[in-house]
Amino acid sequence: ARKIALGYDSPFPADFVFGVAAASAQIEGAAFKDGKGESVWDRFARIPGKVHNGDTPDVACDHYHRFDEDFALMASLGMKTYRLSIAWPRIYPKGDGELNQAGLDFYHRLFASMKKHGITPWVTLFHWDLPQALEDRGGWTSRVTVDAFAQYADTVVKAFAKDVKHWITLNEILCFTLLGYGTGSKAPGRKESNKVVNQTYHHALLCHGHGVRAVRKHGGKGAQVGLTDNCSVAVPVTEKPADIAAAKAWFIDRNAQILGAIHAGRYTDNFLKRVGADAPDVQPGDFDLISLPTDFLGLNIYSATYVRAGKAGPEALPTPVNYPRADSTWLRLTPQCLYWGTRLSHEAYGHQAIYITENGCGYDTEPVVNGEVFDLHRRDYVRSHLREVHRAISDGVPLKGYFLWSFIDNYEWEDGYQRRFGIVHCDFATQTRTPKLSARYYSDIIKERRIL
Ligand code: PNW
Repeated sequence: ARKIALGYDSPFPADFVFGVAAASAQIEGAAFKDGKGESVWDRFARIPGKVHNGDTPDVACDHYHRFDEDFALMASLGMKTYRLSIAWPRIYPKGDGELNQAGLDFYHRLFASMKKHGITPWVTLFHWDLPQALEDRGGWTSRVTVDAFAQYADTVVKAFAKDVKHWITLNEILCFTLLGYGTGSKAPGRKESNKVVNQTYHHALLCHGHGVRAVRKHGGKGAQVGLTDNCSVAVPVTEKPADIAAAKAWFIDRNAQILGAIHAGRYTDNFLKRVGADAPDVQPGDFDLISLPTDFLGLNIYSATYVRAGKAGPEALPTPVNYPRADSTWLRLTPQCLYWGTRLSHEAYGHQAIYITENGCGYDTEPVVNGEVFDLHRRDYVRSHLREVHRAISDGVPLKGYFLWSFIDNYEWEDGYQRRFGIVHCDFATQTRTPKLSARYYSDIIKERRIL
């Protein structure tokens, strides 16, 4: 990679994007308002024992009614780029069929408010809130969902082409498929065979392709589109060539079913060997759609696994129980994840533009000093991770932007409202918003465009 040698304290490139991120089901609330259909999360949250404290997305941050005040706050903190998602069941309450004009109207109002406050939207078409009516017809196990998504994507891109130039097709395929249909920890909470789970990946990949096609057809001039993937990241235990090569081999193997397949334009031999008889059913033409060229790769990276060269190939080290982490057990504090995640992706798949579309940390209790949430832990997390972004850019990785998850404390899926990822505190009882220390800190970084 081409070195551009940023000095340790030098600013980020002038076109580097600093953003914040959120998702419809996690912040909007108004779960049944103005014709919105039920989503799989509306249903799942009501199954006893599935979500912490039985929390539902019914109200969340009430962003549906408060977006203007939220964008005013965002703008006052100097935040100019915001990644959000559109709730599919607001647009098509049953997944396909009848269109809900009130749903489109809501996002028209929302984009108008963003424009007024000088904030650029990056829009994810699907961030996990599948219409329950589609789940009732098989959900991600069925090609019915693929056809419905194609229609939904066409409608949404057409409707908002004037307002939106940056589109993300799907958020984290492995989370809503493997965790939704394999382990059952996320909606719809099913525990299916490996064969069925592999088929859900394939259907999601097809939807990604339909999303790309919709943006090419209806997105208008300058529209860009990409996937957001939660790739598994390997960090080499040392930066000796042998460990780096081991990390890269592990990375390629671990990401075969999504990034590897898109890149190769087919399921790779290694992947097919691994899954054997459980390989997904593929129809002629599927991979023409799946491997349509995109404009960027979005990566959600929070953590990583340490890998080194072992005697019999790459060796992933078990994470010690007392290794530092945030309150989510999977969120071990490994800042180099951003350097190695973007560098290895670039080396493996060659994207010319990579964005970190999520990075952040969640805690259940945060210290309050004189009324301010004094989240030094989050400030440290952001700082240490941005250092690795800076290093990646310096080493020639085409890393073009960073979105912090999340703007405001929100509905953290099965962890409910207890797990807070926001840089703005939300008092869910009163819906009061209060910037935390980390919001002030990130705001200063955005203003000065360098690590402070
Ligand atoms: C992402 N893991 O989820 C999602 O895109 C967000 O909606 C979510 O709020 C955020 O990260 C924080 O959890 C993930 O198990 C869920 O490694 C689980 C994992 C990673 C990301």
